[in-house]
Amino acid sequence: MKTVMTYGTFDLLHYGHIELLKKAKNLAGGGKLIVGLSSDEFNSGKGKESHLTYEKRKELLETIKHVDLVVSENTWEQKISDIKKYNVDVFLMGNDWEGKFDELSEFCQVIYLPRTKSISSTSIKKAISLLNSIDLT
Ligand code: C2G
Repeated sequence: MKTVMTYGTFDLLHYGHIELLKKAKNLAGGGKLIVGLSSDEFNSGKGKESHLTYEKRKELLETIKHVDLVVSENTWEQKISDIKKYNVDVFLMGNDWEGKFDELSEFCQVIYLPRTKSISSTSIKKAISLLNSIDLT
């Protein structure tokens, strides 16, 4: 039984996110999956503007059976204190972050999983704005 922790914006939750969360939960082997969900303020610091508010993204993420706890991600630096606070055994991200968090291997196992191809919140957002720009009446 392991505690696994991952972080992200999880905007417009899609099957790519859910695939990652399912694999993360499997890695916990019956243990817990904790998600550090980027706050709207932290996201603007990342140069990201999410379509859904933090509250809405949190509400949707909490409906996913793989997710046991959602906590707010407010800074880049909070990961080490989160790992200690929640006794995290495995820190996990998609491989678009490959190598970016290797320093955390001092505190727990660090795993990067292959991203799910051909789906992203960005592409969904583009599709939404495209549809909104077309007069469908
Ligand atoms: N992801 C994936 N497949 C996709 C899209 C996303 O596996 N098609 C994974 C990403 O690799 C990431 C997680 O889903 O591990 C969440 O992705 P984002 O919401 O885009 O996360 P990001 O905004 O990059 O935030 O401190 C780390 C940051 O909070 C990461």
